[in-house]
Formats: sequence, structure tokens, C-alpha cells
Amino acid sequence: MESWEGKIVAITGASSGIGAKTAELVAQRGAKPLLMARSRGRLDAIAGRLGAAAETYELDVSSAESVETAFRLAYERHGRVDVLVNNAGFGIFEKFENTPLADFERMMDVNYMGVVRCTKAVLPRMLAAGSGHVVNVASIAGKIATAKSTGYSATKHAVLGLTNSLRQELAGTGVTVTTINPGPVDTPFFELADPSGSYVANVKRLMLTPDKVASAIVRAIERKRAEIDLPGIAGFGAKLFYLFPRTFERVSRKFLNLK
Ligand code: NJP
Repeated sequence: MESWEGKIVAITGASSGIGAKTAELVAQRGAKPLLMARSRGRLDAIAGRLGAAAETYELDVSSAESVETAFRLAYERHGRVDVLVNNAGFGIFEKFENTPLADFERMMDVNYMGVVRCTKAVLPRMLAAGSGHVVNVASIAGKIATAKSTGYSATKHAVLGLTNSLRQELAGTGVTVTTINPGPVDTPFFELADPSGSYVANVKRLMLTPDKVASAIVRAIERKRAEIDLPGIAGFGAKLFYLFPRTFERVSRKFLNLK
């Protein structure tokens, strides 16, 4: 991307963690972040710190109606969305047999269908303009599945499948699609994912900061990258898994099943 100045950047899940930090970084570069999430109070508090450029939109990505309303408003105000960061999401880490059907459905509805809904809200206009960028925050869990994440990991595999297919469909259109695949990140995500705190205690020293992930998102937009895995060692692990799946599973069962 030539310059951030004046770019309209819609960020879902911007009331917390990675999304809030991404909004801050793009505002610092001169873009206008549209902060989207369900919690109006938290959005306004974050936008208040970012200055006049930031705008807030109440958005529930699991509701087609809410997505339609938020993006209609954004287009009425600005006529365009240059970048969409599909970041809204949550996880519940529990064994398959202990996870109610409703939790599987909710995770898929937010983490995967939320990406579908929001992307549909911007893609036709990006295609008409011949430019635009959709960044999907997936996860290393979308490449390497570990125990207690049958529901969550499946949603992120789905996001990766969607993005990889869409990238091929969009080749030559001027619209870029990217996946960002972080390992564990130190955000409020774990208040729901790991209420006992035992997983966080196991991985605390390996955790990424939201700043690190948001910086990777910004870099991916500037350089039109297809995909970023972070930390790099996790991306290397994913490559080993694809090459030697059974061996990798055997070895990693000991080290990666920390939930
Ligand atoms: O989590 P958190 P992160 N509609 O809890 C929003 C992925 N990831 O920043 O609606 C709209 O601080 C929620 O806002 P609110 C992860 O899967 C994380 O870590 O106001 N928004 C909040 O702003 C997710 O996709 C880790 O409650 C909805 C935001 O989502 C992304 O990173 C590792 C919503 C969540 O902020 C950001 O997560 C990894 C809805 N229905 C991938 N439901 C990690 N933290 O370790 C939730 O690999 N939100």
C-alpha cells in the first residue's frame, strides 16, 4: 500500500486485545479506523484515546442484520472501506465430550460465519473499485490442532480454507486477502477460553503481545502479504506437521497439549 493517509480501515472485535491495538496502530499512521464490536462502552473508551479520526460501530458479527446495518452506515459516511480486518472471535477450550453443541455452533457462527458475513458486506464494492484488502485473523490453531480445541480449531481451519480459496478467486482483481495466524496472545480472550487459568500458566512465557500481532497485521497490509504465522517457530512447526503429520503428532502430543 502506498500510504495509510485517509484510508478507511474497518476492524471487527476492536473493543479489546488485538483489534483495539490494530486500531491504535493504523490511527497513528494517519488512517481512519472504524472500530466495530458489540460493547459500545468499551469501543467509545478506546476510540476516545485514539483521537478524532476513530469512529465506533456497534456490530454483532453473528447477526446478518447487524452486519448489514454497521457496514451500510460506514458506506454512507465514507463511500468506501479500503481495508477490512476480520478479527472478532472467541474460543472455549474444552474436551469434545464436554462441549455442548451450542458452543460449537456459537464459535462457528462468530469465528467463521462472522468472516463470511463481513467479507460479503465489503467485497462487491472492493471489486468494483478494483482495490481493497481483507485481513482474516485466524490462528496457528487453524493449522495445528491440539487437544481441547475441537470446536475452536475447526473454526480457524475453516477461516484458513475460506481465505486460501478466496485468494485464488480474487487473483488479478486488485483485492488482496491475508490470514494472520498467531499462537497464544496475552489478551482477555483467555477469560472465556481458559477460566481456570491453567493453560495461561503453561504458556505465559511463550505468549505474544497484542502489539506484536497488530504490528504483523499492519505489515501484512503494507506489503500485501498472503499469510503471516507468528511466532516464526510456530509457522515452522506447521510446515513440519504438513510434511510429517503422524510423527509430528506423536512428538507434539507431549509438548503442545497444554490446555
Ligand atoms: O481476544 P479479545 P483477542 N460480534 O477477547 C469481539 C484470535 N486469536 O484480541 O463484541 C462482534 O481480547 C469482542 O468484542 P465484544 C481470536 O480467535 C487470539 O485475543 O465487545 N465482535 C472483542 O473485541 C480472535 O479472532 C489468540 O465482546 C465480537 C474481540 O472480539 C482474534 O484473535 C490466539 C463478537 C475479542 O477480543 C482477537 O482475539 C489466536 C461478536 N459476536 C487467535 N464476539 C489469543 N488471544 O491467544 C466477540 O491464535 N467479539
